[in-house]
Amino acid sequence: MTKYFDEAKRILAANDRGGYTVPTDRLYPFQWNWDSAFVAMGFATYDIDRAYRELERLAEGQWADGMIPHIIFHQPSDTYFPGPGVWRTNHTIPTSGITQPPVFGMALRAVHEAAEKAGTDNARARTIVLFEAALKWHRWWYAARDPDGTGLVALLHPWESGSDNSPAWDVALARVPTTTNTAVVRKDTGHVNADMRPRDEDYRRFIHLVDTYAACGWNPAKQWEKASFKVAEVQTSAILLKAGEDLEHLAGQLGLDAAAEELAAFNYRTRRALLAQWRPNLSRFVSSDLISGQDIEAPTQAGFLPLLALDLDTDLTQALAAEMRLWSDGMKVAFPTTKPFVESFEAKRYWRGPSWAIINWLLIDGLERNAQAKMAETLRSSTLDAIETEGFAEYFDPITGEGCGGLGFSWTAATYLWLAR
Ligand code: 9WN
Repeated sequence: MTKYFDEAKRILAANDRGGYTVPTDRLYPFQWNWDSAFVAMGFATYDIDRAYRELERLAEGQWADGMIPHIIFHQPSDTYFPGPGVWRTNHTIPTSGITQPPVFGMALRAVHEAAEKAGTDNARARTIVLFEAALKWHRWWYAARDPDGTGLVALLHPWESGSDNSPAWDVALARVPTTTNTAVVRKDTGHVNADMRPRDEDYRRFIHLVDTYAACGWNPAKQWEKASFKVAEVQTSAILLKAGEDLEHLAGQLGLDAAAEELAAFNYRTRRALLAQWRPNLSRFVSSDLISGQDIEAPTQAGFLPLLALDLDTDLTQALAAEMRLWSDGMKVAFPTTKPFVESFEAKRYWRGPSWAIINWLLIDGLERNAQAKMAETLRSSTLDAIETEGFAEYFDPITGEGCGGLGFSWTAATYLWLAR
């Protein structure tokens, strides 16, 4: 055990670029939003100052309108595409122009609680500054990504989901043109096998969307109007709700009553909206394609993520857990991000099947919340075994267990530190 803890800490130290952690060297040479939130929770298990620092450096990239971008380009690097020149966001600290799942609020509560427990100096003051940043970001989500007040937040780019090439986007993304005036010069396939990555055609559509939003001057209302990809998404909404609950709890602890009330209203709206996305015939929750008005029925891990943020009734939980068991049966490493052996399933291609430690972490929390302790424990030990056998890989082939993608990966190290603690 100690050996793996040491190795996880060594990886986080090696990926430190000055108070923030890159996901892995070369393939991802900047600060990524949800990666850093998981990393902060990993740090909270042994270095509270560094945990706060990770979130503080992320908040440095926050926009005036409240968005915390998905990439903060603190220092230049030419090993990643698309860099700041493609995003054209004109910020003092260069950033991308889209966001990523708001794990930040969950991380802030974890870091704050670790600091309280350790009696850390200055914890309250550091937490309050980050709390204000998180609250502004949650307000941004509801204003910019749910302007109609439905309670579910929408993604305008697959990268905002963190599950970039998930089969969940296949139908919606097919409507996005492949044309772009930007030279698409991929760097990722120079670092890892192209068969493990999104396809060229996906990249052309990803960049088409970047071009469209850059032409809107990154104004959220204009982007909403021009978007050819608009998905009200259950994984992101569940993370927003869980983070919202954690922030509401923190606000209570910190005596910030008005903020607690504001967050409670956001959370209430999202809780109701998420529950309405349950589909008994599929035993999963579904996202909605806001352009076609259709449910997105592609079988992906996102359909189970609402477990994280909802207290479900027993019948529903049992149906959902049974479906999860069906997907995990016979897998060496659960939990597959696409239902095994459906047509879109690919065991090694990124978000089209592989198992990811951070997704497992969220599912484990959700299973525990919903009284599925045994299943949570099975998933926890399967995740730790995979890491101990294959190393701190970006993700794992669920069938063979092979570690894939980038190696020495920060969020896999953070997951180990958190789940094995
Ligand atoms: C685009 C850093 C990020 C993760 C995402 C993962 C991948 C980027 C890419 O890497 O996305 O944001 O270039 O492929 O899909 O979840 O945050 O680890």
